[in-house]
Amino acid sequence: MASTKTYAARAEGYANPAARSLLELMDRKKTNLCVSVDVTRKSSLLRIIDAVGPSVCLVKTHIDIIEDFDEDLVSQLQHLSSKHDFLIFEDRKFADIGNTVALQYSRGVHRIASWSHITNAHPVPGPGIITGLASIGQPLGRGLLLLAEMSSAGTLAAGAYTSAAIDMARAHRDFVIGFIAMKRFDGQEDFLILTPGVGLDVKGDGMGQQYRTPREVILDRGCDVIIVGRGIYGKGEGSDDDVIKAQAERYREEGWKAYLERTGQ
Ligand code: 5IU
Repeated sequence: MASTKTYAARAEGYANPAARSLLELMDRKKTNLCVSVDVTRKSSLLRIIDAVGPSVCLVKTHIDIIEDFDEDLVSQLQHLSSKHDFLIFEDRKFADIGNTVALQYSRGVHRIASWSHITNAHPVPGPGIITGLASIGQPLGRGLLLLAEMSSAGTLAAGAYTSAAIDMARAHRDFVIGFIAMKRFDGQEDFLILTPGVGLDVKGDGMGQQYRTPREVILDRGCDVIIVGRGIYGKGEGSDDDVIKAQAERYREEGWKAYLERTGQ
């Protein structure tokens, strides 16, 4: 059972370098926290990432909302990734045919594949989306997550759609390392489950987001990584650094405690 095995023990079962690195660093750094930073300025993005860096295994970006994106942002992001020992997850949610997503992943101004260790895709186009992204990402050692479920109210990613997403992942285990999902699914294979919609203080955001606690997500539902955004960085371009640091540690501790309990440590 993947849910009761330690992250370190599971790392050995992955051939994909991004999955393996992520599980190893979660174990080394004692964190299953991914901070999602949805701000619109380069300086805010880098400031928040530097503040949460010591507490996280993964930083999730939406690079297309940055108004002053430039090449230097990528260099600084990579510098912070080495400085604090975390991986980068561009939450791009690709959703087109294979040929198009290969171009979106590798080209344009953002050149996502060149710096993002992990990205994600909607299974809606069918397996060609995996083939297209793998043609770019696999030679670079990148990993892909499929959106099997979403945290938002009324999501269509449920039932037969979710089952079909799992089947698509099973057929491409060398590149698909797991899912964005709300729970662990039964099955023989070990997949990583990364879960957004995590908050300790509020239940929603008035725009469909639904929050559960780190304990519900990691212990009760068997997920691996909690993805937390506004619960940590606050509103707009972000709270003060000391507040952000304290919130990141608060979520890291909650997530890690739930993992220790789940794995009987
Ligand atoms: N996100 C979700 N739900 C999903 C998926 C992605 O919230 O099902 I797929 C993203 C959106 C945002 C972050 O970037 O995760 C959550 O941010 P907050 O913790 O601020 O709600």
